[in-house]
Amino acid sequence: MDNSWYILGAGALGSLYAAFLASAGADVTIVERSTNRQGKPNGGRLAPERKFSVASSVDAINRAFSINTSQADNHSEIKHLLVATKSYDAVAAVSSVRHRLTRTSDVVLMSNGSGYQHQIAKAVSEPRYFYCLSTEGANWRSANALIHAGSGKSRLGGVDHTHPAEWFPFWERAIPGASWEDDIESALWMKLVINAAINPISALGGVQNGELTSDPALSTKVANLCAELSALTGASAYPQLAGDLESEVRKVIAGTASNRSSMLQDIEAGRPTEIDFINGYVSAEARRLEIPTPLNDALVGAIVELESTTNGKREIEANPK
Ligand code: KPL
Repeated sequence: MDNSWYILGAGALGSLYAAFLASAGADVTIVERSTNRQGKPNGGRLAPERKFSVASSVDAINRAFSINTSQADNHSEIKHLLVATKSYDAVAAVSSVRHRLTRTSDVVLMSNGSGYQHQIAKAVSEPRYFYCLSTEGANWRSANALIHAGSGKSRLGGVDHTHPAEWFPFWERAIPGASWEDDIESALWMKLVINAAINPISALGGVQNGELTSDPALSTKVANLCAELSALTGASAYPQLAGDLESEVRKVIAGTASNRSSMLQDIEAGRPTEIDFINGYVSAEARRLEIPTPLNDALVGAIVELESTTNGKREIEANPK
């Protein structure tokens, strides 16, 4: 079986998965794009390899890596692609390798949030699509030193097909905590609302996830937001998830207590956040289902406002769903 994996979006999480897959014997390549998300040249020459070290409690990846790179506009076929870009960049990223994808290619989407998946499938319809919902924690200590901050789970599933992919047994060996979900769409909704409850409140407060429980005022905010998200979930295609929503959110807060959420990290780094694909998507669903979500909607506005003070300008469009 072909065991090559291409990675689009080699940030902290993409590089962690590159390390897992390479350690287990896959032929891993990081895809480099010649233009950035505004279509401007990235500049510089492509290095033939990306070198980085990983500090992890998982022995297999606690070492140095040298991963091959490939320009997106190269022509060799891509059989397996893992997309770990920011959600607002995912459509452009997959489109940049469209000419390398065929009907026998498998694409695993791992970016946060919802809405972008359907945009990709519309823009690039050839491959089969899968989701990987990851709760792994990773961040860069320096440009080439990756810290595997928290061992999490990787829940995988197929879009419109329930059987495990042929490559899944390899992932199961390569990635601790990888599991197959027959109903990945409901798991994706749960992950969406968990991110909607945690990310903007932690980013606005500038706090680690754990403070969303230990600080009484923040904890009340989380509870009120969970009540809204739970009412929306009750009216969604996944009403069975509504009852457990707050306890699931609290479990994730406890399990990631010392994490800084990805939204907080984006704000701190002056990057655009994924608010449009998380709480923005929730607001769009709430409008469609006619469920009021004033707290969620206010958080979207507050994060957009905060981005404009940290970013200078907002470069992404409102959720186009
Ligand atoms: O996925 C996350 C994120 O930060 O985006 C959580 C689960 C909230 C962990 O920080």
